[in-house]
Amino acid sequence: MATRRRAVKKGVTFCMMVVGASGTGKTTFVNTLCESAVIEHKISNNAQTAHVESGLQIKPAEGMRIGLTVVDTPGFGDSIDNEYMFNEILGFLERQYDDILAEESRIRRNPRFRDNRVHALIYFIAPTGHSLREIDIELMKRLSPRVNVIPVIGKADSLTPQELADFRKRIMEDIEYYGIPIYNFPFDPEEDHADTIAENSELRSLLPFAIIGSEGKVSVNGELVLGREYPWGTVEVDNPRHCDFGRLKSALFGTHLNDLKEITHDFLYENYRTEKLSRGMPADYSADASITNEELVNQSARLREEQLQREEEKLREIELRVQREILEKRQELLAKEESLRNMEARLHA
Ligand SMILES: Nc1nc2c(ncn2[C@@H]2O[C@H](COP(=O)(O)OP(=O)(O)OP(=O)(O)O)[C@@H](O)[C@H]2O)c(=O)[nH]1
Ligand SMILES: [Mg+2]
Repeated sequence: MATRRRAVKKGVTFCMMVVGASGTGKTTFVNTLCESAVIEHKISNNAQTAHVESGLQIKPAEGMRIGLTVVDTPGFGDSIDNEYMFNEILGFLERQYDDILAEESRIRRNPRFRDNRVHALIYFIAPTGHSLREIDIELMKRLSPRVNVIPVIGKADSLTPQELADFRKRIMEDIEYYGIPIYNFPFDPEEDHADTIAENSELRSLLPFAIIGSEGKVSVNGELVLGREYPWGTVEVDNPRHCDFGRLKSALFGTHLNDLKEITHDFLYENYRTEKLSRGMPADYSADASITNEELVNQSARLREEQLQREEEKLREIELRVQREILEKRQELLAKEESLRNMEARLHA
């Protein structure tokens, strides 16, 4: 009973990350989603805070029905070296897995442990209308083995419906061509319910979602709604005829929340764990899917020990060889001294 009450009190939690080129609307999207300024935009040029602003921002979003954590990343540019930022993002994702791995193998669990694994990474594509850029392909490719990547087109109000349709098609062709395993609202035509199949197929057809974000409200038929006002008209964030924001939001926080969490735990984390623990193991170890978590931990500990032993032996061998060499050299030296003395004696004789 106590555990059940605790589960209710804890509520549903969800962690989401936004990644993509600079100025594609990531921070605005997060704030639109939470309907409040959860994350501040880059504000100052203050040298003291500059290094803080260049890193990831992790924020719990208040006032939501679910316990939401958002990780905002600074957008990258076109030409500068982005390797550092790539590694920082991947490092963050993997660190959360490492934490779970460590927690799972503890004898006594830490009651204050926080699971910060990222369940969905919303990848922002700039609304260029061309096709995917190399940097987008590379980044999505590198991130998707570790996290559910959901591609979206940011600032979609800058494309006409036709441009959007063409752009979307080209992006999906690229994703397929490069074999990027994005989260594509998976379903099983044999096992799943017809409603699920229909719903998931529809969401899949919307990939990459067209996103419009706004932190301000506009008046539509006398009602204030989230939107953007232009000299020629108004776009509404939640209007499905204007963009897919509402559908993505209800998938993330409603219909697909559990699926995203399950895939994170059962598949992405599981793969990471197996990879990590079998690193350096003979291939047949990792191929055996029937081994349990505990066995894997034991195996990896044993292998580490064996490796340490081997290294120790090698060191001992080197030490012996060096000692032998020193001895030989000393004997050579003694022999030389001896012959020198003999020569001297002969000279003085
Ligand atoms: N037209 C349009 N402008 C948007 C939209 N979303 C955000 N913007 C504007 O685009 C600019 C950049 O938005 P941000 O949300 O700060 O972009 P970001 O991706 O967080 O940028 P970095 O933090 O630099 O990577 C701001 O001026 C926003 O007001 C949108 O959906 N449509
Ligand atoms: Mg931002």
